[in-house]
Amino acid sequence: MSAPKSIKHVLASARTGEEATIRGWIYRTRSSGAIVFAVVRDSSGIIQVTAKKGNLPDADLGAAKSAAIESSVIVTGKIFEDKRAPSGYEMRASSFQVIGAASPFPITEYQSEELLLDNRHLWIRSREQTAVMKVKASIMDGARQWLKQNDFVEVTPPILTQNACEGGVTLFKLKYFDREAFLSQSAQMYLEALIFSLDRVYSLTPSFRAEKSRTTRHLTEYWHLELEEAWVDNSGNMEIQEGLVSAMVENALRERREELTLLGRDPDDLKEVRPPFTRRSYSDVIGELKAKGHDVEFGCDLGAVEERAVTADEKVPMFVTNFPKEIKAFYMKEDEVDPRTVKCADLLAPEGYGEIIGGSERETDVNKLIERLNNLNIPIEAYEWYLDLRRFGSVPHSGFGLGIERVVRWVCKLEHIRDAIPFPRTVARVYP
Ligand code: NSS
Repeated sequence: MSAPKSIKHVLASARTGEEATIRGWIYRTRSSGAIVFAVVRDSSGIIQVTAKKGNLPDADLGAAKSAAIESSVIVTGKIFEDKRAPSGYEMRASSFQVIGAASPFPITEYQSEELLLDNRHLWIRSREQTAVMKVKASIMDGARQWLKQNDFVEVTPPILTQNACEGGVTLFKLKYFDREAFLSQSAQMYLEALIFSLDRVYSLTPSFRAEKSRTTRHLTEYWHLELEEAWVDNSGNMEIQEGLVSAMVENALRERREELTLLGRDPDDLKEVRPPFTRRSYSDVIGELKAKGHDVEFGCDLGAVEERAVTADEKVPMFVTNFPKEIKAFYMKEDEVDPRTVKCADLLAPEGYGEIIGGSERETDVNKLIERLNNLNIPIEAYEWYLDLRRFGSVPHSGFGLGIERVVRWVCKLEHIRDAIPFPRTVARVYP
C-alpha cells in the first residue's frame, strides 16, 4: 500500500496506470454482479472507485459490496481516465478495506428541512455544507489578514457580562451565583475600554440574541467580528469597513471559486466588491421607499423587507448613514449638523441580503450618555465603568460589528442563515 493521499492530490497528479491510496467515506455506491461502483469522498473531493472480481481479493470485494453509504474506507488502486466518472478519472481497486461500517444512513436524497436539522451532525458532511464551511474559513481568514496588515490587535473580551449593549429585549439572562448576568450581545463596550492602550482592536466571538422571531437572517448565537478604533470618526469607520469587507470577499474568491460555484454563486458576481461602497443617508432611503409605495416615515426602522427593496438591484454593499437617534443605541454620537440623527452607518449587502454591519462613532460626552441612559430607564450602576472611559482621557472613536454568518449567507448565496453555521441555534432549536 502506498502512503495515503488526498483525493484532490490524486486527481491533480493523475497519470493512467499509477497506483495510489485514498482514505475517506462512501458517498454513493451501487453494485452490479461482480463489480462495485463506489464514489468515495474526503475533505478535498470525490473520486469513483470500481472494485471488480479478479482485481482484488474476494474478501475485499465482499467488503466493498457490503459497505453502505458513509462507511469509512481505505482503498488502493490504479488510476485510469474515465470520461463518465464524476471527476474524469476512476480508481480500479486492488485493495478495499472498510474501517468503520455505517448503519443505514438516515438522510436520503429528498428530505424535509426538519429531518436534516435533526440530523445536522450527519448532514454537515454534505458537499454543500462542506463548501460553505470552507468559504467561511476563507472569509474569516481574509479578515484576520487584513486586520493584521492594518495594525489591529486581536483581544479577548468576556462573554458573561452585566451590560446590555444592544437593549434588554434580546438578552439571554442567566443566574450567576447569587446575581444575574447576561450572555454578551456585543463586545463593544469592552473593546472601547481597550483602545486606550491598544488604539485599534478587534475580537471575533460568539454573540447571543434572544431573537424570538423566525427569520432567514437571525440566529440566537452568531459569530461577531467587532472592531473599535481610537481617533477615527464615522467617515473613517466606513472606510475601514469597506476595506475589511472587500478583503474578506477577495480572499474567498481567491481560495474558494470551486466551492462558490458548487453553491450556485457565480464568483464573477463578487468581483465588483471593492472600495468605495455607495453611501446614502437614511432620509434619502426613506424617500426612495415612499416613492416605491412602502408605508414608512422618518423614524421607522428599516426591516428585512425595506432593506431588500433598497438593495435588490445592487451589486456591491451600500452604507445607510444618519439614522434617527430614537431607533439607535444609546452610545451613538449625535450629529451636530442634524441633531435628530446619529453618526452611524449600517452596511447592507447587495442582491436583497441586507444588513451585515452595524457601526457608529461613539458619544464621548459623559453627560449626554447619562441623559440617554436615563431616558431609556436604564439603571446607571452597571454602566459606571463605561462612563469612566469618558472621564479618563476620552478620545473621539468609532467601531462596528459584523455578523459573520450574514456575510457568509450573502457570499454563498444561501436562502437561510442557518446554513452558514454548522450547528445553528434558533428559537426553535438547540439540538444537536
Ligand atoms: O446589533 S448590531 O447591529 N450592533 C452591535 O451589536 C454593535 N454593538 C456592534 C459594535 O459596534 N461593536 O449587530 C451587529 C451585526 C449586525 O449588523 C448583524 O450583521 C449581526 O451583528 N447580527 C446578527 N447576526 C445573526 N443573527 C442575529 N440575531 C444578529 N443580530 C445581529
